[in-house]
Amino acid sequence: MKLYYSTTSPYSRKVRLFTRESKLDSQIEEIIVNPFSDDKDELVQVNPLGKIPTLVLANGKALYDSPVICAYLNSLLDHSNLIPTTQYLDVLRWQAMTDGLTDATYNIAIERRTRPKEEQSPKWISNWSTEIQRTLEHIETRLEELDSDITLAHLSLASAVSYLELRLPEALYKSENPKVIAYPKIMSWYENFKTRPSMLDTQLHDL
Ligand SMILES: N[C@@H](CCC(=O)N[C@@H](CS)C(=O)NCC(=O)O)C(=O)O
Repeated sequence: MKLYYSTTSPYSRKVRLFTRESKLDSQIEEIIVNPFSDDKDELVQVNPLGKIPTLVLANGKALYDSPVICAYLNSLLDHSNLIPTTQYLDVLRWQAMTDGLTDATYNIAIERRTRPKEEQSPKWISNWSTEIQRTLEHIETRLEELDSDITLAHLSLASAVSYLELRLPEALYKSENPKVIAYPKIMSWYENFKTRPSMLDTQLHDL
């Protein structure tokens, strides 16, 4: 199998965490592609959206987006703890919530990086910022729902927080005092989680 990804893509990171935590990574060739460059013919041929992550199977069939890829990878496992049947909907809901956090972060990052200041929409930036804040507050009070056995919910949350750290670090601090962490439970969990080999092997970075 081939996985198209980039080193700044949080959705790709979630999939790469999944392959490592499930030990499927040895079956997957990872190929870096910049989805914003004109040089992505190989990707567009298999995914008309031209988005990453995209997983190409041995028979040439391509899978996207990241939840679909994770569901497929999970189906390859005899016994999966990453999407356990006993917590199936909860894990998928956590994935949807934390992917939504990433969507809002991604939208703000793209708006700020690709449009001149006078063309940016303060209204949309404010809407996405509120979504991020509300979701982080929600997670801060429900972190104990994630038990100690790692699932896709943990991988998805770690990817979302790492992307906030990369693109919108100020969202993780109190607006009235930017030196104080606004979500101490999330950040303490994340500081511990990010020492896992899978996290160290997939750190987000600009090339
Ligand atoms: N919901 C999708 C989002 C994928 C996505 O937006 N990926 C970004 C990179 S992080 C991308 O490929 N953007 C290129 C584009 O939108 O043209 C998923 O979970 O895989």
